[in-house]
Amino acid sequence: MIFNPEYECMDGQARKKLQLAALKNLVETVYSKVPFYRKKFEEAKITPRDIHSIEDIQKLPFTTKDDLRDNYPYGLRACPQDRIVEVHMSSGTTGKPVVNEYTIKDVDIWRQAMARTLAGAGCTKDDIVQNCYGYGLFTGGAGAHYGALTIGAEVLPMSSGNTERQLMVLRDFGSTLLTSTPSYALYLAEEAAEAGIDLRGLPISKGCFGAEPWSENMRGQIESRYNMKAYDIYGLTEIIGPGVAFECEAQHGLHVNEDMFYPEIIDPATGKTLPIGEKGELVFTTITREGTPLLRYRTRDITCFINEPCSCGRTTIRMHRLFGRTDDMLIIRGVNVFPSQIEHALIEIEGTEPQYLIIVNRGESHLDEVELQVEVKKELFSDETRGLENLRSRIEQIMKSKLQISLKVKLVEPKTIERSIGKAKRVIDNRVI
Ligand code: DLL
Repeated sequence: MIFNPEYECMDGQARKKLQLAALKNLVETVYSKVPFYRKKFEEAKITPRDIHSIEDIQKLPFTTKDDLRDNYPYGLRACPQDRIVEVHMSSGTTGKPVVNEYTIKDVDIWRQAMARTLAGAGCTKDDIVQNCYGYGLFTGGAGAHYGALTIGAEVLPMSSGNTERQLMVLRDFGSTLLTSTPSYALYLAEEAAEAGIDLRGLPISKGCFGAEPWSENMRGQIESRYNMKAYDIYGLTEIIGPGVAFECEAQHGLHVNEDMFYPEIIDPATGKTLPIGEKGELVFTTITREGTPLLRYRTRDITCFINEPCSCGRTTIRMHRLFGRTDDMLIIRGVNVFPSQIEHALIEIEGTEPQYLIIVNRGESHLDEVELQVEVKKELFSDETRGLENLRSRIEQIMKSKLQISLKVKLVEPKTIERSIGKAKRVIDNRVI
Protein backbone atom coordinates (compact mmCIF):
# COMPACT_ATOMS: atom_id res chain seq x y z
CA MET A 1 0.00 0.00 0.00
CA ILE A 2 1.22 3.51 -0.81
CA PHE A 3 0.32 5.79 2.10
CA ASN A 4 0.64 9.11 0.29
CA PRO A 5 0.63 8.61 -3.50
CA GLU A 6 0.56 12.37 -4.11
CA TYR A 7 4.04 12.78 -2.66
CA GLU A 8 5.48 9.30 -2.99
CA CYS A 9 4.63 8.96 -6.67
CA MET A 10 5.20 12.59 -7.60
CA ASP A 11 6.76 13.55 -10.92
CA GLY A 12 10.50 14.09 -10.44
CA GLN A 13 10.51 17.70 -11.69
CA ALA A 14 7.62 18.66 -9.44
CA ARG A 15 9.42 17.12 -6.48
CA LYS A 16 12.59 19.06 -7.29
CA LYS A 17 10.59 22.30 -7.22
CA LEU A 18 9.17 21.39 -3.85
CA GLN A 19 12.60 20.49 -2.50
CA LEU A 20 14.08 23.77 -3.71
CA ALA A 21 11.34 25.85 -2.09
CA ALA A 22 11.79 23.95 1.19
CA LEU A 23 15.56 24.26 1.01
CA LYS A 24 15.43 28.03 0.44
CA ASN A 25 13.10 28.40 3.38
CA LEU A 26 15.35 26.29 5.61
CA VAL A 27 18.49 28.14 4.62
CA GLU A 28 16.85 31.51 5.45
CA THR A 29 15.77 30.15 8.82
CA VAL A 30 19.08 28.67 9.97
CA TYR A 31 20.97 31.71 8.66
CA SER A 32 18.90 34.08 10.73
CA LYS A 33 18.16 31.88 13.76
CA VAL A 34 21.17 29.63 14.39
CA PRO A 35 24.46 31.44 15.16
CA PHE A 36 26.42 28.25 14.41
CA TYR A 37 25.12 28.22 10.83
CA ARG A 38 25.42 31.99 10.39
CA LYS A 39 29.12 31.64 11.23
CA LYS A 40 29.56 28.72 8.83
CA PHE A 41 27.91 30.70 6.02
CA GLU A 42 30.19 33.64 6.71
CA GLU A 43 33.25 31.42 6.65
CA ALA A 44 32.13 29.93 3.33
CA LYS A 45 31.31 33.43 2.06
CA ILE A 46 27.77 32.53 1.08
CA THR A 47 24.30 33.82 1.95
CA PRO A 48 20.83 32.37 1.41
CA ARG A 49 20.67 34.37 -1.83
CA ASP A 50 23.23 32.00 -3.36
CA ILE A 51 20.72 29.15 -3.51
CA HIS A 52 19.01 29.15 -6.91
CA SER A 53 18.65 25.46 -7.72
CA ILE A 54 18.56 22.26 -5.69
CA GLU A 55 22.08 21.48 -6.96
CA ASP A 56 23.27 24.64 -5.18
CA ILE A 57 22.95 22.63 -1.99
CA GLN A 58 26.54 21.63 -2.75
CA LYS A 59 27.63 25.17 -1.84
CA LEU A 60 26.36 24.72 1.71
CA PRO A 61 28.57 23.63 4.61
CA PHE A 62 28.37 20.14 6.06
CA THR A 63 27.23 19.44 9.60
CA THR A 64 29.04 16.69 11.52
CA LYS A 65 28.48 14.72 14.69
CA ASP A 66 31.21 16.81 16.30
CA ASP A 67 29.23 19.96 15.49
CA LEU A 68 26.27 18.47 17.34
CA ARG A 69 28.48 17.62 20.28
CA ASP A 70 29.97 21.12 20.36
CA ASN A 71 26.50 22.65 20.34
CA TYR A 72 25.06 20.30 22.97
CA PRO A 73 22.34 20.50 24.14
CA TYR A 74 20.35 23.34 22.52
CA GLY A 75 22.82 25.20 20.32
CA LEU A 76 21.25 24.12 17.02
CA ARG A 77 17.66 24.93 17.94
CA ALA A 78 16.09 27.06 15.22
CA CYS A 79 12.85 28.12 16.92
CA PRO A 80 11.73 29.47 20.31
CA GLN A 81 11.75 26.88 23.13
CA ASP A 82 7.99 27.11 23.64
CA ARG A 83 7.48 25.55 20.20
CA ILE A 84 9.40 22.38 21.16
CA VAL A 85 7.10 19.51 22.13
CA GLU A 86 9.35 16.43 22.21
CA VAL A 87 13.02 15.52 22.54
CA HIS A 88 14.99 12.41 21.60
CA MET A 89 18.62 11.49 22.02
CA SER A 90 21.26 8.96 21.02
CA SER A 91 24.92 8.42 21.84
CA GLY A 92 27.51 10.90 20.71
CA THR A 93 31.17 10.10 20.21
CA THR A 94 32.57 11.06 23.60
CA GLY A 95 29.74 11.00 26.03
CA LYS A 96 27.74 14.03 24.91
CA PRO A 97 24.53 12.68 23.41
CA VAL A 98 23.08 13.81 20.11
CA VAL A 99 19.89 15.78 20.78
CA ASN A 100 16.94 16.19 18.44
CA GLU A 101 14.15 18.59 19.36
CA TYR A 102 10.78 18.41 17.60
CA THR A 103 8.09 21.02 17.09
CA ILE A 104 4.55 19.77 16.56
CA LYS A 105 5.12 20.13 12.80
CA ASP A 106 8.24 17.95 13.11
CA VAL A 107 6.21 15.30 14.95
CA ASP A 108 3.68 15.50 12.17
CA ILE A 109 6.38 14.97 9.54
CA TRP A 110 7.64 12.01 11.54
CA ARG A 111 4.13 10.52 11.79
CA GLN A 112 3.74 10.81 8.04
CA ALA A 113 7.21 9.42 7.34
CA MET A 114 6.58 6.41 9.56
CA ALA A 115 3.09 5.87 8.17
CA ARG A 116 4.67 5.63 4.70
CA THR A 117 7.29 3.27 6.15
CA LEU A 118 4.84 0.86 7.75
CA ALA A 119 2.54 1.06 4.72
CA GLY A 120 5.55 0.06 2.60
CA ALA A 121 5.44 -3.24 4.49
CA GLY A 122 1.73 -3.56 3.80
CA CYS A 123 0.40 -2.14 7.08
CA THR A 124 -3.25 -1.04 7.02
CA LYS A 125 -5.74 0.00 9.68
CA ASP A 126 -6.61 -3.67 10.14
CA ASP A 127 -3.16 -4.50 11.45
CA ILE A 128 -2.13 -5.08 15.05
CA VAL A 129 1.37 -3.73 15.50
CA GLN A 130 3.50 -5.24 18.23
CA ASN A 131 6.04 -2.49 18.74
CA CYS A 132 9.15 -3.87 20.43
CA TYR A 133 11.41 -0.91 19.70
CA GLY A 134 12.46 0.78 22.93
CA TYR A 135 10.25 3.62 24.14
CA GLY A 136 12.04 6.53 25.78
CA LEU A 137 14.80 8.74 24.48
CA PHE A 138 15.50 6.24 21.67
CA THR A 139 13.46 7.15 18.59
CA GLY A 140 12.40 3.63 17.63
CA GLY A 141 9.45 3.19 20.01
CA ALA A 142 7.85 6.59 19.47
CA GLY A 143 8.47 6.56 15.71
CA ALA A 144 6.78 3.22 15.04
CA HIS A 145 4.00 4.16 17.45
CA TYR A 146 3.22 7.43 15.66
CA GLY A 147 3.30 5.74 12.27
CA ALA A 148 0.91 2.98 13.28
CA LEU A 149 -1.54 5.48 14.83
CA THR A 150 -1.43 7.60 11.69
CA ILE A 151 -2.44 4.60 9.59
CA GLY A 152 -5.14 3.80 12.12
CA ALA A 153 -3.68 0.41 13.03
CA GLU A 154 -3.82 -0.91 16.59
CA VAL A 155 -0.56 -0.51 18.51
CA LEU A 156 0.72 -2.72 21.29
CA PRO A 157 3.35 -0.45 22.89
CA MET A 158 5.56 -3.25 24.23
CA SER A 159 8.97 -1.56 24.19
CA SER A 160 11.98 -3.89 24.23
CA GLY A 161 12.67 -6.63 26.75
CA ASN A 162 10.44 -8.86 28.90
CA THR A 163 10.48 -11.72 26.47
CA GLU A 164 7.94 -13.86 28.23
CA ARG A 165 5.33 -11.13 28.02
CA GLN A 166 6.27 -10.38 24.39
CA LEU A 167 5.59 -13.99 23.49
CA MET A 168 2.35 -14.11 25.43
CA VAL A 169 1.12 -11.01 23.60
CA LEU A 170 2.34 -12.29 20.24
CA ARG A 171 0.37 -15.49 20.76
CA ASP A 172 -2.76 -14.16 22.47
CA PHE A 173 -3.37 -10.71 20.92
CA GLY A 174 -3.16 -11.69 17.27
CA SER A 175 -0.31 -9.31 16.41
CA THR A 176 0.12 -9.09 12.64
CA LEU A 177 3.13 -6.77 12.30
CA LEU A 178 6.30 -6.87 14.39
CA THR A 179 8.57 -3.85 14.80
CA SER A 180 11.93 -4.48 16.49
CA THR A 181 15.63 -4.73 15.86
CA PRO A 182 16.31 -7.74 13.62
CA SER A 183 18.46 -9.39 16.29
CA TYR A 184 15.66 -9.09 18.83
CA ALA A 185 13.23 -10.65 16.35
CA LEU A 186 15.54 -13.65 16.05
CA TYR A 187 16.01 -13.82 19.81
CA LEU A 188 12.23 -13.85 20.28
CA ALA A 189 11.93 -16.63 17.70
CA GLU A 190 14.52 -18.67 19.57
CA GLU A 191 12.69 -18.18 22.87
CA ALA A 192 9.38 -19.03 21.23
CA ALA A 193 10.83 -22.33 20.04
CA GLU A 194 12.04 -23.07 23.60
CA ALA A 195 8.59 -22.30 24.95
CA GLY A 196 6.97 -24.56 22.36
CA ILE A 197 5.17 -21.69 20.58
CA ASP A 198 4.68 -22.27 16.87
CA LEU A 199 5.28 -18.81 15.42
CA ARG A 200 4.57 -19.98 11.88
CA GLY A 201 1.00 -20.75 12.87
CA LEU A 202 0.35 -17.27 14.35
CA PRO A 203 -1.19 -14.30 12.46
CA ILE A 204 2.11 -12.38 12.48
CA SER A 205 2.84 -11.91 8.76
CA LYS A 206 5.18 -8.92 8.36
CA GLY A 207 7.88 -7.07 10.25
CA CYS A 208 9.76 -3.75 10.00
CA PHE A 209 13.31 -4.15 11.17
CA GLY A 210 16.18 -1.70 11.48
CA ALA A 211 18.31 0.39 13.84
CA GLU A 212 21.29 -1.96 13.34
CA PRO A 213 23.08 -3.71 10.47
CA TRP A 214 21.53 -6.96 9.28
CA SER A 215 21.96 -9.19 6.29
CA GLU A 216 19.98 -11.11 3.69
CA ASN A 217 20.86 -14.20 5.68
CA MET A 218 19.17 -12.76 8.78
CA ARG A 219 16.19 -11.71 6.68
CA GLY A 220 15.85 -15.29 5.44
CA GLN A 221 15.99 -16.66 8.97
CA ILE A 222 13.39 -14.22 10.29
CA GLU A 223 11.09 -14.81 7.34
CA SER A 224 11.17 -18.57 7.71
CA ARG A 225 10.88 -18.71 11.50
CA TYR A 226 7.85 -16.41 11.59
CA ASN A 227 6.49 -17.21 8.16
CA MET A 228 6.48 -13.47 7.48
CA LYS A 229 7.90 -10.87 5.11
CA ALA A 230 10.69 -8.89 6.75
CA TYR A 231 11.33 -5.29 5.64
CA ASP A 232 14.37 -3.12 6.20
CA ILE A 233 13.73 0.36 7.62
CA TYR A 234 16.35 3.05 8.12
CA GLY A 235 16.69 6.25 10.07
CA LEU A 236 18.73 8.13 12.60
CA THR A 237 18.04 10.33 15.61
CA GLU A 238 19.70 13.40 14.15
CA ILE A 239 17.39 13.51 11.14
CA ILE A 240 14.05 12.36 12.66
CA GLY A 241 14.48 8.77 13.92
CA PRO A 242 13.10 5.84 11.89
CA GLY A 243 11.18 6.93 8.80
CA VAL A 244 14.02 8.31 6.70
CA ALA A 245 13.94 5.41 4.22
CA PHE A 246 12.09 2.09 3.91
CA GLU A 247 11.62 -0.95 1.74
CA CYS A 248 8.44 -1.52 -0.24
CA GLU A 249 7.06 -4.90 -1.37
CA ALA A 250 9.69 -5.05 -4.14
CA GLN A 251 12.38 -5.23 -1.40
CA HIS A 252 14.94 -3.81 -3.77
CA GLY A 253 16.49 -0.84 -1.99
CA LEU A 254 14.96 1.60 0.48
CA HIS A 255 12.76 4.48 -0.70
CA VAL A 256 14.01 7.74 0.78
CA ASN A 257 11.34 10.19 1.96
CA GLU A 258 13.18 12.77 -0.09
CA ASP A 259 10.48 15.43 -0.04
CA MET A 260 11.21 15.61 3.71
CA PHE A 261 14.90 14.71 3.95
CA TYR A 262 17.07 15.62 0.98
CA PRO A 263 19.73 12.94 0.41
CA GLU A 264 23.18 13.15 -1.17
CA ILE A 265 26.04 10.69 -1.45
CA ILE A 266 29.51 12.12 -1.12
CA ASP A 267 33.06 10.90 -1.23
CA PRO A 268 33.90 10.84 2.49
CA ALA A 269 37.50 11.83 1.80
CA THR A 270 36.90 14.83 -0.46
CA GLY A 271 33.33 15.83 0.38
CA LYS A 272 32.50 15.89 -3.36
CA THR A 273 29.04 14.74 -4.45
CA LEU A 274 29.23 11.37 -6.22
CA PRO A 275 27.34 10.36 -9.37
CA ILE A 276 24.26 8.19 -8.86
CA GLY A 277 25.21 4.56 -8.34
CA GLU A 278 28.55 5.18 -6.68
CA LYS A 279 29.11 4.10 -3.12
CA GLY A 280 29.86 6.78 -0.56
CA GLU A 281 28.73 8.53 2.61
CA LEU A 282 25.07 9.37 2.96
CA VAL A 283 24.28 13.01 3.75
CA PHE A 284 20.89 14.49 4.63
CA THR A 285 19.43 17.98 4.74
CA THR A 286 16.25 18.10 6.77
CA ILE A 287 14.47 20.46 4.40
CA THR A 288 11.13 20.38 6.24
CA ARG A 289 12.25 20.34 9.88
CA GLU A 290 11.75 23.20 12.36
CA GLY A 291 13.15 22.26 15.80
CA THR A 292 16.74 21.24 15.08
CA PRO A 293 17.04 21.26 11.30
CA LEU A 294 20.40 20.21 9.88
CA LEU A 295 22.18 21.18 6.69
CA ARG A 296 24.06 18.42 4.88
CA TYR A 297 24.42 16.17 7.91
CA ARG A 298 27.13 13.56 7.43
CA THR A 299 25.62 10.30 8.64
CA ARG A 300 28.83 8.23 8.29
CA ASP A 301 26.64 5.49 6.81
CA ILE A 302 27.82 4.04 3.51
CA THR A 303 25.42 3.25 0.68
CA CYS A 304 24.65 4.11 -2.95
CA PHE A 305 21.55 5.31 -4.77
CA ILE A 306 19.53 3.06 -7.05
CA ASN A 307 18.04 5.08 -9.83
CA GLU A 308 15.90 2.62 -11.79
CA PRO A 309 12.13 3.00 -11.49
CA CYS A 310 10.62 0.75 -8.82
CA SER A 311 7.87 -1.71 -9.67
CA CYS A 312 5.81 -0.42 -6.71
CA GLY A 313 5.07 2.89 -8.45
CA ARG A 314 6.84 5.15 -5.98
CA THR A 315 9.13 7.63 -7.70
CA THR A 316 11.28 8.47 -4.68
CA ILE A 317 14.97 7.69 -4.97
CA ARG A 318 16.10 4.45 -3.37
CA MET A 319 19.24 3.72 -1.40
CA HIS A 320 20.90 0.32 -1.16
CA ARG A 321 20.73 -1.26 2.28
CA LEU A 322 23.74 -0.03 4.24
CA PHE A 323 27.19 -1.40 3.42
CA GLY A 324 28.76 -0.15 6.65
CA ARG A 325 30.03 3.02 8.27
CA THR A 326 32.96 5.36 7.83
CA ASP A 327 33.67 5.41 11.57
CA ASP A 328 34.06 2.94 14.41
CA MET A 329 30.54 3.20 15.83
CA LEU A 330 29.26 -0.15 17.07
CA ILE A 331 25.59 -0.96 17.42
CA ILE A 332 25.08 -3.27 20.36
CA ARG A 333 21.55 -4.51 21.02
CA GLY A 334 20.36 -1.51 18.99
CA VAL A 335 22.34 0.99 21.07
CA ASN A 336 25.03 3.08 19.40
CA VAL A 337 28.38 2.77 21.14
CA PHE A 338 31.63 4.51 20.29
CA PRO A 339 34.90 3.06 21.60
CA SER A 340 35.84 6.65 22.49
CA GLN A 341 32.99 6.76 25.03
CA ILE A 342 34.54 3.77 26.81
CA GLU A 343 37.95 5.39 26.73
CA HIS A 344 36.56 8.58 28.25
CA ALA A 345 34.83 6.71 31.01
CA LEU A 346 37.96 4.71 31.84
CA ILE A 347 40.13 7.81 32.20
CA GLU A 348 38.02 8.83 35.18
CA ILE A 349 38.32 5.46 36.93
CA GLU A 350 41.22 5.27 39.35
CA GLY A 351 43.36 2.14 39.05
CA THR A 352 42.80 1.53 35.34
CA GLU A 353 45.25 2.03 32.50
CA PRO A 354 44.03 3.59 29.23
CA GLN A 355 44.38 0.23 27.50
CA TYR A 356 41.25 -1.69 26.68
CA LEU A 357 39.77 -4.12 24.20
CA ILE A 358 36.12 -4.57 23.31
CA ILE A 359 35.13 -8.05 22.17
CA VAL A 360 31.66 -8.39 20.69
CA ASN A 361 29.97 -11.73 20.09
CA ARG A 362 26.52 -12.69 18.97
CA GLY A 363 25.66 -15.70 21.06
CA GLU A 364 23.41 -18.64 20.34
CA SER A 365 20.54 -16.49 21.56
CA HIS A 366 21.14 -13.96 18.72
CA LEU A 367 21.75 -11.20 21.26
CA ASP A 368 24.98 -9.23 21.35
CA GLU A 369 27.37 -9.92 24.21
CA VAL A 370 30.27 -7.66 25.03
CA GLU A 371 33.42 -8.33 26.99
CA LEU A 372 35.50 -5.32 27.92
CA GLN A 373 39.08 -6.14 28.82
CA VAL A 374 40.72 -3.42 30.86
CA GLU A 375 44.32 -3.24 32.00
CA VAL A 376 44.68 -2.29 35.65
CA LYS A 377 47.64 -1.02 37.61
CA LYS A 378 50.15 -3.69 38.66
CA GLU A 379 49.73 -2.98 42.39
CA LEU A 380 46.10 -4.03 42.21
CA PHE A 381 47.06 -7.55 41.18
CA SER A 382 49.20 -8.02 44.26
CA ASP A 383 46.31 -6.80 46.46
CA GLU A 384 43.65 -9.06 47.84
CA THR A 385 41.16 -10.15 45.22
CA ARG A 386 38.30 -8.21 46.83
CA GLY A 387 39.84 -4.95 45.56
CA LEU A 388 39.89 -6.28 42.03
CA GLU A 389 36.34 -7.56 42.25
CA ASN A 390 35.12 -4.18 43.54
CA LEU A 391 36.86 -2.38 40.71
CA ARG A 392 35.43 -4.80 38.17
CA SER A 393 31.86 -4.32 39.28
CA ARG A 394 32.35 -0.54 39.57
CA ILE A 395 33.51 -0.41 35.93
CA GLU A 396 30.51 -2.50 34.89
CA GLN A 397 28.17 -0.10 36.68
CA ILE A 398 29.82 3.00 35.23
CA MET A 399 29.70 1.55 31.70
CA LYS A 400 26.04 0.62 32.14
CA SER A 401 25.16 4.16 33.15
CA LYS A 402 27.29 5.84 30.47
CA LEU A 403 26.59 3.50 27.53
CA GLN A 404 23.11 2.17 28.39
CA ILE A 405 24.24 -1.40 27.76
CA SER A 406 25.47 -4.15 30.07
CA LEU A 407 28.90 -5.53 29.39
CA LYS A 408 31.15 -8.00 31.13
CA VAL A 409 34.38 -6.52 32.38
CA LYS A 410 37.55 -8.59 32.60
CA LEU A 411 40.49 -6.99 34.38
CA VAL A 412 43.87 -7.91 32.98
CA GLU A 413 47.46 -7.21 34.00
CA PRO A 414 49.43 -4.38 32.41
CA LYS A 415 50.79 -5.13 28.91
CA THR A 416 48.36 -8.02 28.35
CA ILE A 417 46.46 -6.26 25.57
CA GLU A 418 48.36 -6.43 22.34
CA ARG A 419 49.92 -3.09 21.33
CA SER A 420 49.94 -2.04 17.72
CA ILE A 421 52.37 0.24 16.02
CA GLY A 422 49.69 1.97 14.01
CA LYS A 423 46.13 2.69 15.00
CA ALA A 424 45.29 0.88 18.22
CA LYS A 425 42.94 -2.04 17.70
CA ARG A 426 40.17 -1.47 20.22
CA VAL A 427 37.44 -3.71 18.90
CA ILE A 428 37.17 -7.35 17.93
CA ASP A 429 33.75 -7.81 16.44
CA ASN A 430 33.08 -11.52 16.00
CA ARG A 431 29.45 -11.11 14.98
CA VAL A 432 28.44 -12.86 11.81
CA ILE A 433 25.25 -11.18 10.66
O1 DLL B 1 18.43 3.55 15.06
C1 DLL B 1 16.58 4.93 14.34
C2 DLL B 1 15.83 3.71 13.96
C3 DLL B 1 14.96 3.13 14.85
C4 DLL B 1 15.95 3.17 12.68
C5 DLL B 1 14.21 2.04 14.51
C6 DLL B 1 15.22 2.05 12.30
C7 DLL B 1 14.34 1.48 13.21
P1 DLL B 1 19.99 5.90 16.00
O2 DLL B 1 19.93 5.22 17.31
O3 DLL B 1 20.35 7.34 15.98
O4 DLL B 1 18.61 5.82 15.26
O5 DLL B 1 21.02 5.09 15.08
C8 DLL B 1 21.21 5.47 13.74
O6 DLL B 1 21.77 3.19 13.17
O7 DLL B 1 23.18 5.92 11.36
C9 DLL B 1 22.84 3.49 11.10
O8 DLL B 1 24.25 3.38 11.27
C10 DLL B 1 22.13 2.49 12.00
N1 DLL B 1 20.92 1.98 11.34
C11 DLL B 1 19.66 2.45 11.43
N2 DLL B 1 18.82 1.72 10.65
C12 DLL B 1 19.58 0.78 10.03
C13 DLL B 1 19.34 -0.26 9.10
C14 DLL B 1 17.96 4.68 14.93
N3 DLL B 1 18.12 -0.52 8.62
C15 DLL B 1 22.21 4.55 13.08
N4 DLL B 1 20.39 -1.02 8.69
C16 DLL B 1 22.33 4.83 11.61
C17 DLL B 1 21.64 -0.79 9.16
C18 DLL B 1 20.92 0.95 10.48
N5 DLL B 1 21.93 0.15 10.05
